[in-house]
Formats: sequence, structure tokens, C-alpha cells
Amino acid sequence: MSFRKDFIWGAATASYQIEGAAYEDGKGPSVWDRFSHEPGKILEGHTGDVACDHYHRFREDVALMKEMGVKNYRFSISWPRLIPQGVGEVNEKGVQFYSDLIDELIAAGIRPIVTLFHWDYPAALQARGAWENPESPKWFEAYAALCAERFGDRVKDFITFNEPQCFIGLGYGKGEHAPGYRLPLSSTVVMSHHVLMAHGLAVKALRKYAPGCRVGYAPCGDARIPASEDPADIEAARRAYFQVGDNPEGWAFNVSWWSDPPILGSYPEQGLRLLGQYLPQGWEKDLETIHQPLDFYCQNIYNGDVVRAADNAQGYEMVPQPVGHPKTAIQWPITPDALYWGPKFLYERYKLPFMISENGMSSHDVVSLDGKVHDPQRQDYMHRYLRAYKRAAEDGVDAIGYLAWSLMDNYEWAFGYTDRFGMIYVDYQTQERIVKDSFYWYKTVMEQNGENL
Ligand code: GBH
Repeated sequence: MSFRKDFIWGAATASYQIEGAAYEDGKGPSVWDRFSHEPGKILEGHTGDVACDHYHRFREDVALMKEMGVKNYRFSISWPRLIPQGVGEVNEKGVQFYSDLIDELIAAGIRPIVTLFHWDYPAALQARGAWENPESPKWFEAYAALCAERFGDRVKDFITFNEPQCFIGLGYGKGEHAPGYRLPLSSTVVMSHHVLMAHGLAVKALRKYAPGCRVGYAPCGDARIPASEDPADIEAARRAYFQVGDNPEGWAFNVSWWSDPPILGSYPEQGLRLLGQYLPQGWEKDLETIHQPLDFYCQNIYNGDVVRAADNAQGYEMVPQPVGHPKTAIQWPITPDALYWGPKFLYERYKLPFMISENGMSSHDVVSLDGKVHDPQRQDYMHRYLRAYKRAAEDGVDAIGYLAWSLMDNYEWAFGYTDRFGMIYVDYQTQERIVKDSFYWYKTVMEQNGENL
């Protein structure tokens, strides 16, 4: 047994993290352009002004993808590059850039998978209240319609949002990401509802203006891993996974608040008891719009927490990580079973074809004396996670794909360029690309459809 024959193997990136050209060719500013320039917000003060200069070097990057054997490439569109003020006038040079990129990908035999929103929100709309504004779902709908109209002849796979947990929870809750606000629940819960509305409206617009396209959604959430195969521990992990409000990172970091309404048509009851009071008036009638048929469901999964059954009100407790537990450079624990239990629990609940839209590891890679970049730790990470994912597929999860994060080193948000997630090394001084050992390793995995794992 193994992955299905038409398994979607590929790699992922996001606009602000790689494009650069932040102020070129008519692009409007995003909240990240602003935030990254605020003193003290980003490690070592790095900004995405130039990033990987992908805007000018995309042909070289697509050639590298082709060499790697990547058949599916997930990238995001910068909303303010397309519509500088967020609404209204279209920047034709921005349209041209993505159009050229799409053509280049297709000519190289690579399927484009387009994420509409990966956090670089138009600054002009931020000034109008962003997601708190009741008009905000309509702004996004118009942007989605434009993407469908301009690219839908060639792009057949769209993803609406990347990790709403992060841009709401970190951007407006904890203030660690752009735009860096710390707003109360009465604001962030309203925002979450508008984001979900925007998702529903965008799905409808994509289907209308790009008929026949496939549409997915890519939230996140650290998986919950049962401490043992004892049914009581498995049930404890399942409960913990879909619980709202018990994450020390903040209320937004949960699965069910963000995925139940679009896929099941209702907010989770336990979440409503906690947060329902903050939802905007009349939210119930919006559920129909939010609940749109999806072709596939994605999650970005990097790690998980171990949970066991407990004799307390919740019926579960977290198992503390043992001292010395393996971690990546960004300090995230290495927990391969997250790619078994995560997909398993998610498929059980949401019953949609499932795709890992991001998974990978950061390490402090260096160019060795031999001029190469050796990253055995990344291979080992991916190898272990992919084995766990394969086991999930063998156990009946309809696993349709895996997109590695990331194609190349890039701007890691509040960590700037200090963390490297790529299978291609980027020298930010010269913009030279150096393929890492994992590039060749992943190539054979994709070629053999994971048979060699
Ligand atoms: C992703 O963020 C981003 O999409 C990508 O742009 C980024 O470069 C990449 O990963 C690497 O960081 O809900 O409490 O269980 C991932 C960052 C990982 C942070 C999942 C929140 C969920 C915590 N997120 N995590 S929780």
C-alpha cells in the first residue's frame, strides 16, 4: 500500500516571503510592508522589501522547480499588488507578473495552486478597519472574483485563506504579526466571523468566474497525539484537538472554530458557549454563505502535542515534553505522529479529500567548505513525517497531497531571515540559489510516489 497514484506532490511559498519588489510597478503597501519597518517588531530588523527577489527571478526559480521534479507549486497572490487600494483600480502590471508566472509554470509542466490570501493585507483596507469592517467580506469577494477572471483560464486549484488563526490571532490578538494590534475578543471574534464570510463569498465567486475550478481552504492547528493507543487516550486527543479556548497561545488557535462553519455549517457548540456573545448580530443567517461545498481540505501541520485521558472536567491533559526532546531551529518540537493523527482526526470529522498544504523544518543551514548545503536533519524530519502521513493514507484517510514548506529559504515573518525552511538555499546578499541535499532527496521521493519512504 502507499499513496494514491495521482498524489499531489509539491512545494509551497507565499508572496510576501519571497517576492520582494515591495514598492515596484504600482504595488500598494500591505500591512507587512508597514509592520516589518516598525522598529523592534522583527528579529534583527529584517524586512521583506527584497526577500528572495522572486518578482525578478521567477523564471530561474521555476527552472529550479522543474529540475527538482516539482509537479505542483502552491504560491500566494499579493492582494495589494493586484489591487493597490484593496478595492477599486486594478494594477495591470501586478496582473502581468502572476500571469507570466502561471504561464512559466505551465510550460514547465507544473500545476499552479493559488492561495488567495497569505497575510499581506492591503494597508489601505487596514485603515478602514480591516476584518472588523462589515464590508470586509465583500472586499475580499471582489478580489477573489478578479483572481478567478484573470487567472481561472489556467489556474484550476485555488485555496482561499492560509492560517486565519495566525493573521487574526497573531496579527490582532497577540500583536506579534502585522499589523501588530492587541485587540479584545469583542474585535477579534467579529473579525473571525467576517473572515469566514469572506471565505464563503470567495468560494462562490471562484466557482462563478472560474467554472470547474477546485477550491480548498488551508487553516492550521497543532495536532493532538494520543499518549498511547488506548481508546481512552485516543478519545482524549480527539477531544483536545477540537476544543476551543484552551490554548495558551490565545483563543484563535484552535481547529473547530475555523473549520466547522465552512465545512459542517455551524460553529462548534463548546466554542459558542465561550465566544458566541462576541459574534456580530445576526451571525446565524450568515452560516449558509459560509458553508460552501469544498473540493478539498488542507492543513499546515508542523507538530503536535501529546495528550492523555485524565480525571478532570475536560477529560484530558497535556503530557509535558521530556527534557531534550528534539526540536527544529525555530524551537518547534519534532513530532512525526502529528502527520498520522492530525489527518486521521480531521478526515474523520470533515470527510473531505485531505491535503497537507505545508510541512517542513527550519534549520540554520550553512554553505559548507565544499560549496554545498548539507541538511540531513531536514531529510530525516520529512522522512519521518511522510511515513506517518503514509500510514494515515493506508488507514483510510483520503490523503490527496503533500506540499513541502518550503521551496526555498525565505522571509520567516517575525523571525526575518534567521530561520531557513527551504530545500533551496538563498544567499540574501547575492541572491544566489544553492540547492540543498534535501532537494535531491525530495526529488526521489516524488518520483517514486513515496515508495522509498
Ligand atoms: C506557516 O505558519 C505559514 O503559513 C508560513 O508562511 C510560514 O513560513 C511557515 O508556516 C513556517 O513558520 O493553533 O496553537 O496549535 C506556521 C506558523 C504553525 C503558527 C502552527 C501557529 C499553530 C499553533 N504556525 N501554529 S496552534
